[in-house]
Amino acid sequence: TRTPVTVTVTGAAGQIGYALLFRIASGQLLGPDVPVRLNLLEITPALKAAEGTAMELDDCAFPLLAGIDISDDPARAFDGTNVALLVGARPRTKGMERGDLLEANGGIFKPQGKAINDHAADDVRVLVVGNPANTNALIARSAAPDVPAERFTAMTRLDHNRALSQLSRKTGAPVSDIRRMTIWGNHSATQYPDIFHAEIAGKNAAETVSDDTWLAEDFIPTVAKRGAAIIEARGASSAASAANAAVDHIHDWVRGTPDGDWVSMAIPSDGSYGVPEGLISSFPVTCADGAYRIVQGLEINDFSRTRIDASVRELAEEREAVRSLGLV
Ligand code: NAX
Repeated sequence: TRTPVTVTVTGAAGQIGYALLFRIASGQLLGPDVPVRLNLLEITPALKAAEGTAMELDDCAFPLLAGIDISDDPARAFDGTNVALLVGARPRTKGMERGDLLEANGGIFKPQGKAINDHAADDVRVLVVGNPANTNALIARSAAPDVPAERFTAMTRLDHNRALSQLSRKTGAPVSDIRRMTIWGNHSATQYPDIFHAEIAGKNAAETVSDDTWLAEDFIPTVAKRGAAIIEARGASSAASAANAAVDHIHDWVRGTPDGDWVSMAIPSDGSYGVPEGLISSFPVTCADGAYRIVQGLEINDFSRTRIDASVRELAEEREAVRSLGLV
């Protein structure tokens, strides 16, 4: 039998945590042949709720679940971790300025980055879900100088999946016929879902749709503001779909992307496509042998360039803001 893989989930007692843990323990994160050990990190007042979730995990009797540990100590929760899902974050509350938000999250992601640096396994892979995800990932990465920078990623897979679904709805083509969707930039309202390289049953998606008004006034804002629309409808933010996207992100990173397709991941830029080096920005990537690679050589038209630049500018501003707070 294989040695279990250790997966740490922060914010484990939250709503994404509740949707995520059962998917991981059932084998959907790493595959049906890989046993997992779950480490749940929560703040002290939420430990009891995390224990309740752990009781339910026990009650599923998942054959692949090798153990559960619950802690409010990052050093313990990240000890030997192979996959770290950083979900818990400080949400923006009424009247909170961006600087306050970044500072509050710095107080979470800096110590967690340090704990990953000091205690995680050598092969650790990190996905930041908690918002502002890209900049929280930047903060954690900066606190982990001994971990290769490319192991710190942030989640734009939910945006990617939302874009697939919207394009499917517009064209009537099943999602399974759509390939090569791309989200560029920040996981925020400035993100740019790009269909100019996407294909529907092998044909270029933008040409197939051929509707510039829909693209600019419907598709892009619908994808970018979907999170707000979910809150409006559900009275709570996306949870199961966010957990699903986190599973997709790690699954594909570890197990690889299908031939001829790619996915979107926010990763430290190597300067590709004019995105300043080091910013954690979303790119089209292929994954193989546990590593991702930015898809190169895509032609970026003026329409796309303007939108990518705007989102990247926002990321650069966030980096400046956390620099001035001494967080990176
Ligand atoms: P919840 O408020 O339900 O849960 C968050 C949990 O994190 C709470 O149980 C809290 O006690 C815990 N927590 C807070 N500080 C912590 C710390 N220092 N260490 C460990 N745990 C801590 O939020 P939920 O709906 O689960 O969302 C979690 C995060 O995901 C939020 O920041 C949210 O904005 C973000 N999202 C990101 C998405 C993305 O696509 N990147 C989409 C969904 C979601 O909005």
